[in-house]
Amino acid sequence: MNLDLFDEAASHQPPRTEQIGPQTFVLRAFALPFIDDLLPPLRAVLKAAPFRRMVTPGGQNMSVALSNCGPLGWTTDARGYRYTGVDPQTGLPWPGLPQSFLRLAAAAAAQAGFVDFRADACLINRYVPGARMSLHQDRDERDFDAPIVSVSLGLPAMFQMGGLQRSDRALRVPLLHGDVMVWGGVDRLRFHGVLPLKEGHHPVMGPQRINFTLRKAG
Ligand code: MD3
Ligand code: FE
Repeated sequence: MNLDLFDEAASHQPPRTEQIGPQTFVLRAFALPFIDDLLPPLRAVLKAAPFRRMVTPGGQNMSVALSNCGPLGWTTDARGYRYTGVDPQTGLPWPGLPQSFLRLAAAAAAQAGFVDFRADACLINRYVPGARMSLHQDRDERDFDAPIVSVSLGLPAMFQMGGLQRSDRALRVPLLHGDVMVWGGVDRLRFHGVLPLKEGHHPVMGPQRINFTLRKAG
């Protein structure tokens, strides 16, 4: 038996890990082996804390609807962006962070070279056709040493990764069902965004894209 037959090149598989920055990795289809353990807990979280559209401090209605699970959840309103321990819509703690999310996040972070990643927040974004996220930095977390792990489900999206200045030219990266991105270190504060979602129907997720990001916020 020649084990080389199972190398990526020998089996004509495209590389499954793409490095798009010094410390930014796209792990293609990485979530698919976990998917049966992800979707039922995701549904349970969304039943307890349904998607809602929030308002930015500048008074804009976000086109992306969001929810959270875990000890901390990200919110925005007229007073600003912040992490809170309770869902402002119910006054109750955010639903617990599913173990399967934590296992996937730790495995993906390790694959990208970040050891011992422990998330305490999970922001869940829902994009319907036309929804977008303009270029921004993620800087509401307490320390920027931990990476962020993002999991894409459903319809494809065009992700934009820029530099440390808003005006830096952005790289476009398609993100598909099951793709996982991990970024941290020198890439942690890069500007990034998502172009308007195209119409479509995904066989598993229907007419939407859901992205969830695992973070160490506190
Ligand atoms: C940042 N979400 O929730 S996550 C967000 O697809 C957010 O819903 C987007 O931005 C979404 O704050 C993108 C993926 C991501 C991937 C790589 C990055 C964000 C990144 C690299 C550097 C900085
Ligand atoms: Fe972001």
